Amino acid sequence: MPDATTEERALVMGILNVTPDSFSDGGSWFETEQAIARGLEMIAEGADIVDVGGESTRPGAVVVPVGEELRRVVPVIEALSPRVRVSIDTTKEAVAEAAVAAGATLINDVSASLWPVAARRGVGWVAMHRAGMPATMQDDPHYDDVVAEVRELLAERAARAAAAGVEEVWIDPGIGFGKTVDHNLELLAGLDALVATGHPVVVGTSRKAFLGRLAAGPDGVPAPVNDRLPGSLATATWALQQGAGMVRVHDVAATVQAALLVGRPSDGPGVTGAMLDTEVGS
Ligand code: HH2
Repeated sequence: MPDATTEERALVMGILNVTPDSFSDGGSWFETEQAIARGLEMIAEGADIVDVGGESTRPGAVVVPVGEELRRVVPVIEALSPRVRVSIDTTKEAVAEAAVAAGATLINDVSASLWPVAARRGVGWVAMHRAGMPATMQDDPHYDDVVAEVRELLAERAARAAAAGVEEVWIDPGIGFGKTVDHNLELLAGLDALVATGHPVVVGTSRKAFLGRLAAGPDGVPAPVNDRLPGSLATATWALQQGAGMVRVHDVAATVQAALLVGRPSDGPGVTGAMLDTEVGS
């Protein structure tokens, strides 16, 4: 009887921001040792990939010089990559190169422009859609048809990457990157259009601002970042149900548990004796 292994579920990418200013975990894992410890914890929680980033992409975030970004991410990648697959969350070619040399095998690229590095180094690539640059991207985003426009750009970049020889290309709608709350909801509702491109889809909703705004209290104040797990899990589960192959999350253990259940057949392979136990809470 197979047990609950990653073969039976979509992938969970754990977020590890080695930054002082990321919107959710900024400052928590800024020291190398803390970051490595958090990475090991995520591995224990079931993360399939640990996504290491050294520069926040939140609106208004400070641009980090290459040398400082390398100082933040390289030792963490070196420590974690023998134990788990590591992706590098960067938009800088030099950082992507150094991260791959340090052991990363996936370039998570919110600028959707670094496929030449992935081609050259023989690693995977995530192409994320964003409209505008972080400083201004939330000012007044506009699309005629957000799903069609995002799909078109991602399909075009993915085709270029494939033509350049990148064998593993993921596409990501870039929830919150130059999108209103409604745009984010439309993209989630229309995720099947991205899945239909045939490229594996990754989705990142974890703790994002739109979840806080949708869960605002009666006073209109958005739910704080650390109170967004229900919305994060609901949207991750939705994305997986629509066919996403991976979700990018802060709360790894909870998401792994959700991912194990999405699409699990009631009598198919992977149903263990414990799952058939009818005793409540056993
Ligand atoms: N979101 C963030 C950063 N990188 N990469 C992908 N592929 N998809 C995403 O949705 C995505 C991403 C923003 O979240 P976070 O890393 O938690 O915050 P910050 O950018 O402030 O470090």
